[in-house]
Amino acid sequence: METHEKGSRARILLSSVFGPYAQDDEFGSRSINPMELYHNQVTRAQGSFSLRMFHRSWGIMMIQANISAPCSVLDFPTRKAFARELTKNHYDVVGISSIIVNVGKVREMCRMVRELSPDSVIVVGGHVAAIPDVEAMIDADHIVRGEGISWMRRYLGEDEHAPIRHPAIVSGLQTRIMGIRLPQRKGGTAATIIPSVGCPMGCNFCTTSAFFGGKGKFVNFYETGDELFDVMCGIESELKVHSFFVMDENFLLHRTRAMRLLERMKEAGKSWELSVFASANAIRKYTMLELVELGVSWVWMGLESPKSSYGKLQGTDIGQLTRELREHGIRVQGSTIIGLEHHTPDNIAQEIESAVGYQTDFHQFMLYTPVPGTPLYQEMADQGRLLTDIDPADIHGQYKFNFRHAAISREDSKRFLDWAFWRDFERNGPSLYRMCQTMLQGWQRYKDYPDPRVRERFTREVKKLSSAYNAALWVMEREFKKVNRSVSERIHKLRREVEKEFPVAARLTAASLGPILLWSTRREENRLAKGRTYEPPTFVERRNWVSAS
Ligand code: B12
Ligand code: SF4
Repeated sequence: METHEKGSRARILLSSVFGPYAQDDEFGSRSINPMELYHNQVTRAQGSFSLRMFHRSWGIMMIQANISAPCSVLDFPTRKAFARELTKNHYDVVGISSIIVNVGKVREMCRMVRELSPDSVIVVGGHVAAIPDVEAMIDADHIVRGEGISWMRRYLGEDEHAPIRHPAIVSGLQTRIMGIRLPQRKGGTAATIIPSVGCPMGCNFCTTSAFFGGKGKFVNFYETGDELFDVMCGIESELKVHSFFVMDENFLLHRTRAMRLLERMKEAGKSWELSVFASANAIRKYTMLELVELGVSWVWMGLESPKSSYGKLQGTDIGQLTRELREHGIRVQGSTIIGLEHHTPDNIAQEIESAVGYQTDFHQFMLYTPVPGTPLYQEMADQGRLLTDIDPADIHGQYKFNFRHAAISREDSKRFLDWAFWRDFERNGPSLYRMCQTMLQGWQRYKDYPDPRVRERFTREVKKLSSAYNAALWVMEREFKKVNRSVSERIHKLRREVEKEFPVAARLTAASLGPILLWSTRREENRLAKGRTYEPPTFVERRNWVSAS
């Protein structure tokens, strides 16, 4: 492979695509597609109760931390900030990270680099590279498919097999709910940790699995529980966190690594909390006690229809699994696909009702979407079913089908999707309420558990429930009367239970903080009705930096 002539002396800029994001524009921003995980695809129908936060672009942060060249990361720039950075500092290499929806922005950024920094080499990486003829759509010198750390190290003539250095990453930023921005104190937010990329299960629609090798393949940054433990200890002391957002598509699938991590956590008395992604078949490899002792407090799990044929769900009673996890204090984030091959206008409502009936804490709905690089895309292309005149900016699973479905029209796909989100909210209430329910169940079950690490974790969690969250329950109970009286009554019952468990603290906070939260919730509702959106701030971070002479 060609290497850069300056090797590790080359000056590198790594940038995410420019914002603002939550607005409709000619570069591919869409108001329906904000840079917010929950509000974009999970709690978007929950109004002022929607959980809102931003997440940094971890791919480029990982690359920056693992090369010795002078390197700047520019995250969430405006077009102006990107132009300023290009002209203020001379860069030998400009790396742009993007997913497919943002290809229009990559095109514009490449154009800007050619104009403002004509000597720079342009490298484009991330999922956008999976578009089959992307070379013809953008003016880049290198388009990198798959894992980028090893590519960049090779390109700079560095050792691609050197151990992976994990940067200390605060997982979420500017968290906001019920009209209040939560204070951002050190250690208050989980740290992101990325043990691997890809997933060997190879579900036909899965873009992350396909991008890192497909069925049977994935890339481990940390092979063993020991390595992972050491990395987590480092981040724990740097960020003062107990909580980790484990960004691995199927963390629990790698049981040996997870169980070794648990051994090390026990030896060192670590009372950590882990939020993980895992498929049902992987969760089933553990007893509930193993999960609880490992600190698993939140699981993101695919809940495709029982009539689908995905191996990860085989032999699992999803309703029972979800209930059991929640009874053990593990919050469940379900993910359901709308528009699978067997869905029809006659059965889709029933399929959505059963998904909603699992009563998860959070529920993501996504349209079945053939995305370039996946087996599903190839299959649809071979069958001539892809719709060819759709702007890539509109292919993100939250708008309309990008293929001809056997029974459901493109217009109806959006109606069913929107209805699923609404139905989940209407039947189950705000996710914040459901989380409170799970937290209380966990606390009641484990408050006297013999392992002090586990007790400590539940005590930490329940502190929020016995204070601010109880005030939030008071507000939700009042506000939800307008949406669904029976859910409001369930919220009331839960609040009473919390107050029985913590008579002084819970009542006092409901009485003092409740009215303020009610006011901020209503103010937020008004703002949202007037079209208020939120954007992440711009970050510039430099490493191994020397100013250009
Ligand atoms: C965090 C995240 C977000 C964050 C934002 C992150 C950001 N700052 O852009 C939020 C929550 C806001 C978000 C939003 C969306 N996301 Co998102 N997101 C993720 C998630 C969960 C993690 C990304 C990550 O950090 N991975 C770990 C890092 C290490 O991997 P990586 O980013 O792929 O980077 C590696 C390589 O790709 C490569 N690389 C990356 N950049 C570069 C740059 C260069 C120069 C080089 C050489 C290499 C390189 O090297 C890296 C190290 O190996 C992924 C799923 C996943 N497991 O990856 C989805 C994912 C990236 N998101 C996706 C989508 C579709 C969206 C949304 C459209 C929402 C939706 N409907 O699903 C919106 C788009 C918002 C917008 N307006 O742009 C898809 C992308 C699909 C595709 N093929 O394009 C993914 C893959 C999820 C999925 N399975 O569908 N997302
Ligand atoms: S189990 Fe989940 S992450 Fe793995 S391939 Fe299937 S959809 Fe993708």
